[in-house]
Amino acid sequence: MTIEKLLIANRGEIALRIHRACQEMGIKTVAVHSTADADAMHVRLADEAVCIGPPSAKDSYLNIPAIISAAEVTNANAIHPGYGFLSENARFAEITEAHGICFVGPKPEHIRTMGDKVEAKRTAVALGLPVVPGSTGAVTYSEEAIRVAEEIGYPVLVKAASGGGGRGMKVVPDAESLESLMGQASSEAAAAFGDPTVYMEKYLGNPRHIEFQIFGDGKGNAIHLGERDCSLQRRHQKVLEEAPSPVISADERARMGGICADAMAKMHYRGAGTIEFLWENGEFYFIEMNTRIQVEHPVTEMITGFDLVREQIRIAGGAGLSVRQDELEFRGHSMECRINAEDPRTFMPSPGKINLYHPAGGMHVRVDSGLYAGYSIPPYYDSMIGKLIVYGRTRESCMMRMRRALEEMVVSGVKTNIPLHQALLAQPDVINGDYTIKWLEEWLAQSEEA
Ligand code: MV4
Repeated sequence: MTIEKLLIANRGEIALRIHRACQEMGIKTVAVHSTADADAMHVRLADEAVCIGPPSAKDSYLNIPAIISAAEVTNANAIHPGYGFLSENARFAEITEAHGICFVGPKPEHIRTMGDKVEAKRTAVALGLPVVPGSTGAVTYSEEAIRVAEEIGYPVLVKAASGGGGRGMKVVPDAESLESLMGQASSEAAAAFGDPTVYMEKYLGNPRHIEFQIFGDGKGNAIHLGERDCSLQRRHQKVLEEAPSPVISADERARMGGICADAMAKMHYRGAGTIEFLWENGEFYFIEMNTRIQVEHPVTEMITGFDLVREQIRIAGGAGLSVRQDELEFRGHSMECRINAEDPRTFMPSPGKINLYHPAGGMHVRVDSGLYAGYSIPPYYDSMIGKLIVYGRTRESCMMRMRRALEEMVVSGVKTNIPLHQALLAQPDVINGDYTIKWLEEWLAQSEEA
């Protein structure tokens, strides 16, 4: 199918990112927006714009009938969901396709499978991915649960099948607390996701979060684009990401990337995907798969020169992969700082009017943001207002460039986390790449004491 006009079912910097890819491909764009986003940059730049509802996301960016109607009245023949919102909603993908509109994303069945963490893990095992030792499927407190916990060894982690983002997880230190903590995890999962199903894993005490970017053509071919290290997180929100990971060698990248690509080829996966691993003592353990483009995709683009959003759209239109694995090279280093409108110490959101905006620039500096002077950041959505991405031939030159770019960037009128990023890039552990998923919160706790 030739995509002629694409509806962007998202907002903010990713809506702009998708618009830019379309423009470069000769594809017309339709922006959909809430009443709160009428003045957003991507709305101004899109060829057409449709207001789909009030500020509340559930009435606008999550409103499936409003979005499908907007596609129909504008004759858009494709929808790109971006990240968040409806991007991993299998039903939305099905409805889109049932209306003869091309969904820029994976097959609905694969979105559904990976959305259920128990199913995802079962699938990962079948596809030959290394997983965290644990229960084979869902478990309730029983003789079996006690036996599995004993086998994998305490501490064990109880996770919600419908979870993600860390909600509904409980660390179980010993057999005595297994029954009560499994019960609590299950109740929390039922309350948060409407699904009490839980499963069990060996608890990894101090791992890194390393994820592989993959692409499939839906017909049995797949490639990998290397890994990103996203260990620097606070409350399951990534803060700074980099590619490649400071701890992964070229051989290890080729080996593990190959395992990921083979797995995706085997399942006939279509489009962009991210396979998330925990990495500890030199070993990878699959935890989840994301079936969308991710916020941090630009660091992969910087070290490969490969346009991931363009490839998503090409594949959705029925084209094959545009490169072979042996044509891809990983060169240099890239980092991304997520710029949030928030207090750099308390992390309280800081919406409001931007009176001055000067994005960083210069060689190997990329700013993905819909900000402009005079824009008002609405209070209804998340606080990420842009991303600063830089490239360097080495990790050291990349960090020097990021410090320089952070210094240049001016966003005034609201508080931002730019000072937090500056402090981070002065920390010896960050400079040495010596950090795990616990590092950032421990450092913040220490800084608070001082
Ligand atoms: C884990 C883990 C330790 N052991 N699984 C958190 C959210 C979800 N995506 C998976 N998560 C974790 N799973 C086992 N077996 C620790 C975490 C975790 C984490 C993972 C990635 C990045 C940041 C994190 C912060 C806290 C806990």
